[in-house]
Formats: sequence, structure tokens, C-alpha cells
Amino acid sequence: MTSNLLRVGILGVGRMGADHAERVATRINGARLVAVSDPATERARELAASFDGVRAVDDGLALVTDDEVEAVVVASPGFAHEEQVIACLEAGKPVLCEKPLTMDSASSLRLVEMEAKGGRPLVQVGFMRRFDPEYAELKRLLDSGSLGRTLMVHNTHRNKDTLPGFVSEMIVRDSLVHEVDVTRWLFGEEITQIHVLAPTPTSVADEGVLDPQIAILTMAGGGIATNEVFVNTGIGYEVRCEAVAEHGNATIGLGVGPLVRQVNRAGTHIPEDFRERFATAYDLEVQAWVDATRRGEVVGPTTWDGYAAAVVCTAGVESLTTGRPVTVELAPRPTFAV
Ligand code: ISE
Repeated sequence: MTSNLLRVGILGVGRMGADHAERVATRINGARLVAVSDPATERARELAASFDGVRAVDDGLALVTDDEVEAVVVASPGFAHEEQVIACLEAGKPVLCEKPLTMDSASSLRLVEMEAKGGRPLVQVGFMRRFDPEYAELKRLLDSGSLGRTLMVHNTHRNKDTLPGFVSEMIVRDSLVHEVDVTRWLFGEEITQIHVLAPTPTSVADEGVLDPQIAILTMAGGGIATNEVFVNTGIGYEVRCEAVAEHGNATIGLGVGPLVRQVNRAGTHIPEDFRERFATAYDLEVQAWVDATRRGEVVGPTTWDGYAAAVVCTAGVESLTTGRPVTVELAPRPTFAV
């Protein structure tokens, strides 16, 4: 009965990994969660024990080569991604790797090249916003041409708070990276320049953390995207995107659900964090990964998308440090060996 199900192992069971474990174990069709691993071995054991037939494997690289595991979700912190994705490529196992692909351009390019040498795509990068129904609708609208050429995109990305140690650079590499990906995707073009500015920080952020930040992205075709990233608002999770085209504009992320009116006030629920706001996107992303993997294909954001985002964010960190705009240059795109 379950023999045709894709047998999935998950590396990293922190906030996102635990969320994906629950998703694969309970909601995704065609897949079965078989193993989890985390350097916090006790945590992995506890999580495994909460599902039927799921093992905890202490060594993450052993999970990748485990015969029972056919495909891997990498949900560990970004600094661990390179080694773990390499292990998946070496084992020839399809992988859904959470964003960012890696923490810098050079290591992301190594993954793009290694995957291309292997002759077939194996990696989907977890830029889940592309699977969010509202973002997907905005993309269809812009691609339809009914609003004319896209001139500008304005992104707002706010978090209620952050985990300890979330330094200024993480706001670029871990948070802004989402806007970098959706902007490339919505315009269908590469980014050629990034300029990151930081106003006087909120007193709520830890000492020395430049929060909020404003990043200005210039597109290859001359369009511009403005991006506010503010990760310690104390309010909730807010992600909005407005695309401005020649003959119209469209905004997404204004909040779904009931607008409650009380005396002189109107209000709606603000999600706690990304797991709540993008729950449907994560479900659709993982379902698309499972379906494509079972067909022997890869869909969604590629290692090239992960690499392009890493190059922009690396330039973004340089811009944040120097205060100057930084030109973005991509390596030639390798083709898959035949
Ligand atoms: C986190 O890793 C995410 O991916 C969230 O979507 C983002 O809002 C947050 O800033 C990141 O730290």
C-alpha cells in the first residue's frame, strides 16, 4: 500500500524542519517521512517518536546515504547546506534545500557546477513564495501583459522578532534573499546592482544590528525594486508586494480573513510568522517537489536561482558595509552535461 510513496528524510529539525516533518508526515500526498536528523540528537529523537515509522539518524550525512531515504529535505541552518547538498548530489538523491542555497556566491556556484556536471537537475531551492497563491496570481497578471511593462516593484518584509544572533548580515542573506528571488522572478530578469541603506536602527534591535534596512535593486532591463526589511517590529509577520506597470498596478499581502470593525477601528489578524503566512505555499512547494521527484523531474527554483540570489546578497552585504551601490555580476551559466 505504501511501497510507492516517496521515502523522505529531513536534515535539521529546528523551526522549519519540524514544520516540514509534520507537513510530509501528515499532509503531502505520495510521500512518507522515514527519517530525521539534527545535531541536537535528542530533539530529532523526540520528533521521530511523535510519528509512526520515523527513525532518528544521529549523523546527517548517514541519513543522506541511508538506503531507506530516497529524497532529502535540507532544513538545517544555511551554513550547513553546502556539505549536505553535495552529499545528496554525490548520492544522486533529489533534494529540496531551504533558502538560502548557501551563505555566499562561491559556494552556491560550486553547487550549480557540480549539479550540472552530474547531467541532470536534482535540486529545488526553497523559495516558497513562488508557490504562494497570491504571488503566483501576481506573476500570471504581469506575464499576461495586460498591465503593460513592469516598471517598479515595492516589497515590504517585516518580522515580529528574530532568534538571538540574527545580525545585520543575516537580514540581507536570510530575509532580503526572499525579495531578491521574487523580484528576479516577477521581472523575469537578473539584478545588476544593489544598494543597501540603513536608517538609524530601532532601539528594539540588539546592539549593533542595522534593522530596518532598505535595499534598492536595479534590473537588467532598467526596472527598479525597493525593499524594506524590518525584522523586529514587535507586530507580527507582514509581507506585501506591489508591482507598478505602465497601465496599472497590483498589491498582494494586504491580509486575508475577516476585517473586524469595532468602535472607530477596523482590523484583521496579522500572522505570527512565516510558517502561518506561507503555510499554503509550503504545502504546495513540498507537494510540487514530491510530485516532480516521483516523475524523475525537478521543478521550481533551481540552483541557478539560489546562486543568483547569493551573488546579489553577497553584494548587498558589501553595500551595507560600504554604504555604496555594488554592481552584481554572475558567472557564465553552466549547461547540464549529457
Ligand atoms: C526566515 O528564515 C524566513 O525564511 C522568513 O520567511 C523570513 O521572513 C525571515 O526573516 C527569515 O529569517
